[in-house]
Amino acid sequence: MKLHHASGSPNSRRVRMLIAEKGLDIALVAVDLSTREQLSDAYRAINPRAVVPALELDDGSVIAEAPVIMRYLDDAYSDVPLFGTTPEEKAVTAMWERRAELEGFAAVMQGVRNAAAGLKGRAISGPHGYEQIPDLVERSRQRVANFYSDLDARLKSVDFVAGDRFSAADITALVTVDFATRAFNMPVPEDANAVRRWYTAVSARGSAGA
Ligand SMILES: N[C@@H](CCC(=O)N[C@@H](CS)C(=O)NCC(=O)O)C(=O)O
Repeated sequence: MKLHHASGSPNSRRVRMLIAEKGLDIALVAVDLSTREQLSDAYRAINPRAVVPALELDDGSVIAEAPVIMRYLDDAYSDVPLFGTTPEEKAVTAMWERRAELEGFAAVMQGVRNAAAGLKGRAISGPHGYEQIPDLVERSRQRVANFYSDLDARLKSVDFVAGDRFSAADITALVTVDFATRAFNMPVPEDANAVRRWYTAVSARGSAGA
């Protein structure tokens, strides 16, 4: 099994963090986004969507889409469950992971991709080029601000995003915060005390370096 990934790609980091949390030994194959290797014929033969990450199984089949790869690895290697164990836990964890993705991660991604000079004509990743819409950047900022305040409200009553233990929802939320800080100049607000407490704790985990 091998994971096609890019070191600076936040979607790849979500999967790398889950791999690290579970202690799995999966080969990493780097795809160079700076030279647009993801658009090469060789890489499109692996993932026709021309994005990373993509997990290539030993039989040659390929699983793409970061949250789906995460779910697959969690099901296939269930010793350290990161999506819960009971049907209720699985549903609640999947709900919070999806909310972190839709309300946080996707908002940062939209802002970055519609603002970055190097992504002109590439406002949406994948095989089709899309022009940037600069007006979306300000709305993305509003969405990220709301993500922080909603996350702060949530973390006032629980230790981790999906409840009382670390899960895949924390991975997506942590990657979102680091992405917003690094690429969108939107770090955790000073007054978001619950997010700050959570962020310090989850950033100290070994997997955060993945
Ligand atoms: N929906 C995909 C999105 C993957 C994606 O957009 N990956 C980015 C890196 S984080 C990428 O490959 N970008 C290449 C490009 O912009 O052409 C997923 O969940 O994996």
